[in-house]
Amino acid sequence: SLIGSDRVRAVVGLGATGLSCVRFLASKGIEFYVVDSRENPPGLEQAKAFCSAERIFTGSLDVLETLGVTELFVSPGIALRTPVLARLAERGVAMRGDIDLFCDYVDAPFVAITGSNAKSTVTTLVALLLQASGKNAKAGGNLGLPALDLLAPDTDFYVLEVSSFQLETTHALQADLACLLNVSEDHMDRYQDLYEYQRVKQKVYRGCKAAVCNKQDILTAPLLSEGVPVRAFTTKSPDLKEYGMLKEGDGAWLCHGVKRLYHTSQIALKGSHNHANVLAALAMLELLGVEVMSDAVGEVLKTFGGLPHRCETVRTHHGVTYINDSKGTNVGATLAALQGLGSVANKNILLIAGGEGKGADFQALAKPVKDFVRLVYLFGKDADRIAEILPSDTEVKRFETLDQIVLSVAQDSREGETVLFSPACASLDMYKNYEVRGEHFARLVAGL
Ligand code: UMA
Ligand code: ADP
Repeated sequence: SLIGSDRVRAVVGLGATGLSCVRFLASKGIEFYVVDSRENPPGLEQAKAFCSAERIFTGSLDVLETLGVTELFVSPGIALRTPVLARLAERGVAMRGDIDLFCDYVDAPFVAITGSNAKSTVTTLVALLLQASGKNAKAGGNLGLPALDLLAPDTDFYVLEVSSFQLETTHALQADLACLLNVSEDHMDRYQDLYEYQRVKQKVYRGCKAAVCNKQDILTAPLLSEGVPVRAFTTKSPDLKEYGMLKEGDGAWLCHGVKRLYHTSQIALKGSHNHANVLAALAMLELLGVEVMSDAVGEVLKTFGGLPHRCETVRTHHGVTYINDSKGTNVGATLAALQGLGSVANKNILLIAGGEGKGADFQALAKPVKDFVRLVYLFGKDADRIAEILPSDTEVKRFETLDQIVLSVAQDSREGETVLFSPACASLDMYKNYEVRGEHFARLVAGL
């Protein structure tokens, strides 16, 4: 076995990740403890089918200090700074994660995609493009289905979305293809500063065999040994090997060097940020040895309009377009939405924002709000922190609930305008998750 028998292992956390580790280790006949700080973690009952109840401890992580553990599989939701984990790490206990375990056992090429934003969109798109091109491709990881649950015979490619939390506990990723899409502030409640966060994101490139990076975001630039192929993407005109865009008419051509691939009018995903996402996906196809220009690829680009809650048009009502971008949970995402959808010619956006800011600096929103936004509606825990950075001449309305906001928006908006619900914050102060928040918005808009 790849994992020596002298080790004493524990799975830390019993959410989706923890359960996947439990199932996987049990299937390999490897023994382990399970520990969760919660009294009644979500995966508790299911775990009991794979592990005897005496080996499961809930209510605190402190028991880990008494079990003689040498190796932990830590769930992404638990910070490695948690005191008991920090003490164990200090004593040499290995802090691993589900992706590390996946890497030990995977026997087909896999792609690892990370970034502050667009991970889910690009991961889904790459998998769809591979599938349309006749490959057996499976997508998962932070996207939802834990990586270990994907492992199956006859798979051509695994396409993994990996979060910074997962990368923290991944030591030798060695992806066949690694991509860092962008780096902007997020999760500042778990990292000291942007540089610590960037260093973690850069781990995606560790030992990779090929890489894709964002030419317009220097923080994504990989340091790799000579001979590792790298492709960069940009929404500007590309250099020879790069993926980029050349303006033509109302739209632009997505190009590989001078070669024209697809015109934006043939692409369902809208907004320049989404065109960057398509370019990244095409660059990945090339490096995986799959034809970039084909009917199959063209068909996917023509039909894949994006995932729910990501700049999703939910209704046009009295000539006003309502967009649900509830997955805009950080400043970078809201920035992209404003830049991607705004028009400099007329300030036609009504922006709804606010929620749990995770310690972010909202300053970067000041300029796009000034350029594109006529009215700002704020709610949630960090509404005041957003209000502070807005230009003084911005018209701002404060409300307690989204219900009140949507009613007000319906009265204030004019024909031809866009109502953009892109909170720039997590939802956890008021909702279970971003999906529930987005569904609430869509329901309110449908009720107008
Ligand atoms: N928790 C405890 N005590 C514990 C263990 C967990 O309180 O002992 C809490 C955590 O603080 C957290 C919650 O339980 O609030 C869930 O944590 P978890 O690590 O058990 O989460 P999983 O259910 O395993 O889901 C994780 C990812 N969640 C996180 O990283 C927080 C899921 O991404 C991912 O889909 C899943 O693994 C499968 O890989 C979600 C996410 O929000 C969508 N990710 C963040 C993001 O995208 O920004 C990184
Ligand atoms: P992630 O999985 O990284 O959270 P998603 O695809 O779910 O990424 O999108 C998250 C948010 O980022 C959405 O609000 C989406 O509109 C926005 N977004 C999409 N593409 C980009 C991009 N290229 N740059 C910045 N934000 C983006």
